[in-house]
Amino acid sequence: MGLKETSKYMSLILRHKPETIGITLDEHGWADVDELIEGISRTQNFNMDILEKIVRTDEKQRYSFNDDKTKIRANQGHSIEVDVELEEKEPPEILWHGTGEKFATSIDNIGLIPKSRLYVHLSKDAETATIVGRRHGKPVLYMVNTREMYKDGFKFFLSKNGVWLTKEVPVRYLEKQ
Ligand code: HQG
Repeated sequence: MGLKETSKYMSLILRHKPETIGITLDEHGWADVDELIEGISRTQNFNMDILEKIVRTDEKQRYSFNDDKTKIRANQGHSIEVDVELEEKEPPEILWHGTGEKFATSIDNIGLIPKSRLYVHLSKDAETATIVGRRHGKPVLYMVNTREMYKDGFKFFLSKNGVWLTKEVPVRYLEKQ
């Protein structure tokens, strides 16, 4: 398996299903590095060097080590209830959400909801949002009026790897492009 495939497998383990390799995450989303290495290396060539390389080179900077590199976690994107100590922050005036055409009718009716993840993911520019949207088919873009949301008391978080997160986006703050 290449580094990219291994990184995807790590996403599955560290965001959604640690039980796949028989490990657990703590309440802050940390996995034990030795356990992760042991679990993954049961099915593929994997060691600390490869893990460090993935953390360093992952194109979306999805993972962080703790200070002494005994623990590792995903920076965002979880479906399991963990608290990765996200930074609460005032968002820029607008943010973007990219999705697939097939979801647009439902989004226009009830707004953006996190579905299987803990948060709705927002992008800082239209280009990034288009790439995210393409993962779901023909991309559709929404501009999100984050300034109004923030004024109205909605909370925003910025993950370590630069993804903006919020719990939901009601229809009135969305503008389909
Ligand atoms: C859609 C990737 C119907 C939503 C990206 C999205 C991101 C609705 C899909 C991260 C809806 C969920 C997350 C509603 C929202 N009705 N559909 N009311 N509200 N949706 O994959 O945002 O490569 O869970 O629009 O870069 O696509 O994994 O979320 O299309 O940061 O690291 O439900 O995943 O990063 O899909 O992507 P996802 P997402 P990674």
